[in-house]
Amino acid sequence: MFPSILKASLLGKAQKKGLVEICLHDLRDYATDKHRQVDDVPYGGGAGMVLKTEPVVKALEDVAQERGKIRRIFFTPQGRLLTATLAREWASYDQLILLCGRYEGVDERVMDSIDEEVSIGDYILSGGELAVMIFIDVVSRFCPGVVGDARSVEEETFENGLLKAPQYTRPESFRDVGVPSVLLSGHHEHIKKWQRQQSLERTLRKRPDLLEKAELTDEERRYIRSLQLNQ
Ligand code: 6GU
Repeated sequence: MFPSILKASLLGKAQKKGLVEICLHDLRDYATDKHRQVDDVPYGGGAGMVLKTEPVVKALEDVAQERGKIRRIFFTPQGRLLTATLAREWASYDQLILLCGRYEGVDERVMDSIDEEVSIGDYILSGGELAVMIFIDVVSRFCPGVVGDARSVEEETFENGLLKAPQYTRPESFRDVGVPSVLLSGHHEHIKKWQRQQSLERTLRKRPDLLEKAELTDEERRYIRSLQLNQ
């Protein structure tokens, strides 16, 4: 599942430039039986299979031996929710081990070898792989040099706790719908102010929950209140 995603676009370039290195390890390589089995039936009964302790712990130890001390993250719907703030923090680590959950669960004793559990949202994926790929994409964007223009990261939605202002490119008019004139004015201060107001307005309309945590000036709070009154 991984190569096509990892080769594509920004991540592909980041790896070519040596800014990010991603190594894949197959748990089956650490199985001890001839069928290279990594899962087994659950003690106590129940649906599905459980990922076995031995191959997982061996894999974690093997990678750690090769790489030195390394933070181990397990991907599970029970983990801490992935956010931009946490992604920035994880990007500051030199190395991470990302362990995909699979099947109906993982033997609980694996958790003794895990530093942190991460989830990407309140829904169930059929496997941790997609979550890990999303994690790699999100976290890589915070690694220096991966996003060519650092402003793209700084100005992005969620960076200041608000949604991003609407954006436009040519043509100036599409089926009689124009571009807001302030964006054509060349007046940077006016543009900045307009974008900030648009951010506030959009966030209020689409994600009001974000406003509770956003860092706002008194003037911005007054602006939001005036929007609420006009609703
Ligand atoms: Cl990390 N794994 C699975 N299987 N489902 C999820 C998830 C992870 N995050 C949200 N749903």
